[in-house]
Amino acid sequence: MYAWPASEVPALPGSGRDLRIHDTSTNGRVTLEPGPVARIYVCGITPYDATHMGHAATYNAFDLVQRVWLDTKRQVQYVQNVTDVDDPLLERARRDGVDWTGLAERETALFREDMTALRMLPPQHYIGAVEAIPGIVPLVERLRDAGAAYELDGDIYFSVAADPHFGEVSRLDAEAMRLLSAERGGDPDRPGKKNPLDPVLWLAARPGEPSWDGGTLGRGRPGWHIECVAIALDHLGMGFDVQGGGSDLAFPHHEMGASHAQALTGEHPFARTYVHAGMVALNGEKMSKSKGNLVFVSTLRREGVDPAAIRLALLAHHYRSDWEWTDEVLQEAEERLARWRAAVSRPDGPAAEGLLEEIREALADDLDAPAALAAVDRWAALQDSTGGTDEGAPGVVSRAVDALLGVAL
Ligand code: 5CA
Ligand code: ZN
Repeated sequence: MYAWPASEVPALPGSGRDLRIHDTSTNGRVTLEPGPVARIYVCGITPYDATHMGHAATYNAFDLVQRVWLDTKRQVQYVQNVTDVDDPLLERARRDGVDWTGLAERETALFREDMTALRMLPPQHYIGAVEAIPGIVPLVERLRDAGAAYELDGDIYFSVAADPHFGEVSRLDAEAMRLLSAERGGDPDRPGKKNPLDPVLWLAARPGEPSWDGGTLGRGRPGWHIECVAIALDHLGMGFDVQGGGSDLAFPHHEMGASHAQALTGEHPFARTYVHAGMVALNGEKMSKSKGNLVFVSTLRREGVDPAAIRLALLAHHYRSDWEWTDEVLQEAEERLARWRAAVSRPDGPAAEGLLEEIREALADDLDAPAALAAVDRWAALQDSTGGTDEGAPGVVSRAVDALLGVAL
């Protein structure tokens, strides 16, 4: 699948700091030390509805990770998937009486437009579940042949007992896992499973549902977790630097994915760090396609809202906190954007070197974007009150805000 065009990342003087970030699997902060090519996998959308603020906030967090790495003069190998076949997509297509492939294509196209408008850097590999199927089938066959998977009425399940490290990503107890499994696409109550938590790897063909040739597995379609594992192993390999997503993916998705990969390869870990963004709510409840309490990026764009203001609204919240989208959040972002644009529109201003270092330090400190915004606010306030004589300082500020925060002033 093709991704979306990259916005330019302006070059900055000096170099950024190594990123210290919260890792879910150790529940602590780690200093990431990627090689010259940093490797990141970020779980993509299930394209049955448009990009909402929750999605945008999560992708914003991982866009910052990349921008910090680029600022340390590393290259980034970024992989993202599109879950373009799965139960919720098929259910929505059935409900609306539309073709599921058309629905997925339409929503993926809109997602690309939203990501472009928000200046999110594109992945080098943007891979759909459907196009990954030829790579998924042999992985499921290998797991089955190694005794890490078993058949139940034609469906193939992964045995969580096959991975000695199972549970180490989310660190949840069995009861919490069971509840979340039922809530998030699992089937803990299906009779005949070895462990209620065992997730499906390959779903045998059902009438009225799409299916593909699965070799010795028979016709069917892939489970959700193996999709991301196949794509990540293909393009990044084991031990990549960061797997990212919203906090609702820690369990079961990232836990199961890690176990699939570890059982397949005998190596550990799948990802060196698991990073999760908080949930964005609307009217007191998590914004979600299934609940329908959504504010779409595309709706705001259509209403004429500047994408840079949407981006500033996201950046005003720490990526790990759960927060609520409100009209005031957007209004404050629009006001901030206007103040910043006025401040950089003059040829000279207060010195900017200190500000650049403050932004770098804030982002390196577990992506503290609100602290970075506060630093720019202080510079803009100084420019507004006393101004400054440093020629070119506004240019440095606008390049720093663009390169490190993805906001074009
Ligand atoms: N296709 C799978 C991942 S392989 C999936 O979870 N798709 S999704 O469309 O449901 O979500 C895409 C990303 O947005 C995920 O990382 C998810 O955790 C995140 N996300 C979904 N809802 C919210 C929300 N309300 N707030 C923050 N992030 C969210
Ligand atoms: Zn995923």
